[in-house]
Amino acid sequence: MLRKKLAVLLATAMVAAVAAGCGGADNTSAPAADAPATEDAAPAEDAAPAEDAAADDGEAAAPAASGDVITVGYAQVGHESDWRTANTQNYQDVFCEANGYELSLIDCDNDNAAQLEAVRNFITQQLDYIVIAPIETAGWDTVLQEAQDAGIPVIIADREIAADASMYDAWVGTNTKNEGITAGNWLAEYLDGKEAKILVIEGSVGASATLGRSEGFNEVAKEHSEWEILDSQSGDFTQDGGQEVMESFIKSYEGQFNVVVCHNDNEAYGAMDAMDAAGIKYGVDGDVIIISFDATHDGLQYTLDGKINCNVECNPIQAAVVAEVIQKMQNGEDYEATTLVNDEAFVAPGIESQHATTMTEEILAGRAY
Ligand code: GYE
Repeated sequence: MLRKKLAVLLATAMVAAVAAGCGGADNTSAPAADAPATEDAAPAEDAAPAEDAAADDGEAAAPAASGDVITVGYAQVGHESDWRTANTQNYQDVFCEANGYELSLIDCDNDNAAQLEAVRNFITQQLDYIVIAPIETAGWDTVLQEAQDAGIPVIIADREIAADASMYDAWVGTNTKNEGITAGNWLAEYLDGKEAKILVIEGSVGASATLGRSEGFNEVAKEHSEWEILDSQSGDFTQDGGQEVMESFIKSYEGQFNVVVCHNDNEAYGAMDAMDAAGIKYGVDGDVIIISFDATHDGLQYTLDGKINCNVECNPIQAAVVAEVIQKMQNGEDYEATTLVNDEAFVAPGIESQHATTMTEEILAGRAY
């Protein structure tokens, strides 16, 4: 099979306008326009999003050239967040019958063993392609070898794994380390030398999204002697988790912190509930700065309302890119080994930033998920 090392950089906002088959009004959408690519790009974890990333409209790829149905297994992380729900919906929209696919989507409920079992079942069923959104980075070598032995191409999506790139065929996702750096750079700009006492509500332990956001943010934090990270605990990417961690942070650090970094929007909702209950004022008019990640619709509503100061986007609309890779594999064409879906960041009205876009009603109205 031909293989080309390319990194395709996709503009985020456009990707949101996905219009795929399955029950949708428009099943005849043209294949996505070719996005400019960078030859010999670095692996995903090192790749920085381009300043002027190219557009991809996120429309579904054309049905299989042969007319045969392509069977795809998607071992999905779970249903822990709004981001995840949007990602699942996006796969169901794109990998539908009208587009020439039969999708087996397994919700692995954040359980590693269940996810390995799901992939093994896909292998036993001899599906044409396997897509994995890995819960954790570790533990993939054996099952990837089994897929390789069975001759089934594997695409790693959304998060990253620790295995050697030769163990899978392609990767599609976002640069979460870069998201962490953006959050840090924005905070530095906003505080302009003022002291920061920071609490971090991390995502799920062992997930590359957690590791990447922490690594990126910590890299910036290290450059600021006036910042101190007081504590960092996992909220498991859920609202309940975010609330629980924030409640315990409030017990331990009440009156001592002025920044809360939440690794996703759902955790931020939980953290805000906990602070509301404790009478702590946050957001642009409050005493505590809130940084969140994902920039889902509701997260951006809170950003527009000035409750979340800065929300760093992570785009869940990735299925059309995966479909494009599969179509190229199917046709024996060169395909992108690494595809980076680009992100931007948003800040509350009244904040001007060189790292983020100031929120407006129009931006919110254009956010479907
Ligand atoms: O940020 C979080 C989700 O892997 C990037 O997983 C994804 C993360 C996302 O549960 O909301």
